Amino acid sequence: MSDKQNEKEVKGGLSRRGFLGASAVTGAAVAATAFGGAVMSRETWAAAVKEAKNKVHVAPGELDEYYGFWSGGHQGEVRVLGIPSMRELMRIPVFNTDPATGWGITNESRSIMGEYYPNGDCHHPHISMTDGRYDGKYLFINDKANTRVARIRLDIMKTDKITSIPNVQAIHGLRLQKVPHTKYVFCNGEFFIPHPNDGSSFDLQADNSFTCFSAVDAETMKVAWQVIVDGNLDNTDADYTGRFAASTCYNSERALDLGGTMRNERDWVVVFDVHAIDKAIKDKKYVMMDGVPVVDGRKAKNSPFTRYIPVPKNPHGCNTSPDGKYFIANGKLSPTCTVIAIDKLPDLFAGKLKDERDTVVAEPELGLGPLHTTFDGRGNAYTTLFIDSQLCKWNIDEAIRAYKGEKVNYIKQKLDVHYQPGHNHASLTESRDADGKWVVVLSKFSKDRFLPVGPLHPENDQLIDISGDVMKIVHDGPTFAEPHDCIMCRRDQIKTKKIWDRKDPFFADTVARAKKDGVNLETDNKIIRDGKKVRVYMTSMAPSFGITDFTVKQGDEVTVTITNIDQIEDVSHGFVMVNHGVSMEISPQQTSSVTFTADKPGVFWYYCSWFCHALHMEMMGRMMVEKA
Ligand code: K7E
Ligand code: CUA
Ligand code: CA
Repeated sequence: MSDKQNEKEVKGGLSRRGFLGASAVTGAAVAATAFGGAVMSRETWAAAVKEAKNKVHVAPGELDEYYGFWSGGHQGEVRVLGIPSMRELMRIPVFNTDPATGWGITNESRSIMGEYYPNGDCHHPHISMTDGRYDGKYLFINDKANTRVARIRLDIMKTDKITSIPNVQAIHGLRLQKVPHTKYVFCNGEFFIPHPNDGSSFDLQADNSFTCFSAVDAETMKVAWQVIVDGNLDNTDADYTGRFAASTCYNSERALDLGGTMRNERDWVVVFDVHAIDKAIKDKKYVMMDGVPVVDGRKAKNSPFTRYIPVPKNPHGCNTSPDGKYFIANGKLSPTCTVIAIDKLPDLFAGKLKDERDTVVAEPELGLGPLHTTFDGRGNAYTTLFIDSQLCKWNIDEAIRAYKGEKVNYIKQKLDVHYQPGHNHASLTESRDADGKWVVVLSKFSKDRFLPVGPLHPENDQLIDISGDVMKIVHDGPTFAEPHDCIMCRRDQIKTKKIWDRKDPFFADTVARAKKDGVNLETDNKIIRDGKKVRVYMTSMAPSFGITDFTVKQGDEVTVTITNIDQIEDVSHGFVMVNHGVSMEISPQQTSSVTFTADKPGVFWYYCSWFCHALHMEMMGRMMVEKA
């Protein structure tokens, strides 16, 4: 955005291109009031913008301060960005197929992926924690499309486990236990289904129709337990004591149609008592469903595991403040956020409160379509307003005072964003270290911000400097299909390997197979025939493969296993078998393998697909397939 545009916006002008002009006026009016009616001078504003721009500029060769992990939406991947430059550093394939690395093609990736789907739908990336701080070990992400949860090892930035969640459909909200460490990955099943869902009943109002809240063990990636709930589950977050998690529900109506989901003035936040659930599991007070211990947390059953706190209306985001004091539910169809005091929850579960609403300490009115809230660690919250296309900065303590009846304006600023923001995310905001430097706003619409690229527009992720009193947009970043959410951590919180460790579990199965074949992967170039199965083992070192030709029979199942014995950082090789849909990455000290059928007679060239050497083009070989 130009400085001029930025400046006009803070002055309340109608500067935005496209529609939504009317709500911009309302928003700007509120912003002006929040500044006590005073508007910054043109010079002050220009100086502030210039300062922010200098800060955001990461010169060629300089490194970013933060890692950002972006959900790749229905592209099914995770993207790694540098912040504040917003440069894309890497893509990590998760639920998708990726020809560059061979994800979805190699034996190593296919064994992690399990049951194969060609797609995924990622929303919520979260970094594992120890004592409420990012520990840089894992990143977890959901797949709404095929009801799965994946784990990425951050030392190698590869997916290493994928778990299908039984008894539910569509994992949406996903968050991690923060304290004492990430033992559980909490996963919301969004849609309720009949149990068993085997075609014997389609009655979704029946008692045996429900969805569940799931806890996945972060180390084993097995489902530890599930809790049956009323309504449905949208987003979730955990507290800083380790005892509670909370999820929003937008369909308390149990409706099957749009109108029906909007009937109730209030839906709810379901609070889960993780300790009570753990105890029931330990005491064997559960039923087994599809191999998972399940407890009943429905309202009518007066469950010791859950409480249902009424909040207005079709709430969406659920966010824990980094001081550990509040769960905040974002109203979506209500212009409010609901602030729930976590220190009142033990009394709620102990039956000492008259009403679930007694846990609510504020319900600030922010604007139209509040979706998600993020925090600066200085007591301020930042809520995206989808319909208003704004980011609203407000003060939590002041909102609490206003709720008690005091006359205080808790809204600090409304900033126009472009356009229709969903998630927002401040640096380190999900941890005790929330540092209030940057907010990223992930806008769903880009409209006219970029060169037109046809009917499908990119999304627009905007970087906002929140280090001062005034929020400033410093960067637009077009993104593809569709990051719902992202997470940022300091660069010192991630420690990556520069080359592979030969003992890495990622390819341990392949190493074990080679051992059975009597092959030393680091030195041997060998072809093993086993009936119609042919196993080709070779090394690679720039610029050549250890085997430059081999012969098989038409119809043979061929497994090519390659070990890159280069020790030099960044010298990755690839292996592509022409006209066979075979492609994979072999990075320094890595072993990769791929299995395919040699179903066409003739000569087929294979080549290295990652540019590794001046003689990279010459890094090739041939497979001869004899007619059957
Ligand atoms: Cu899109 Cu977190 Cu799935 Cu909100 S969610 S925007
Ligand atoms: Cu090896 Cu290119
Ligand atoms: Ca509703």
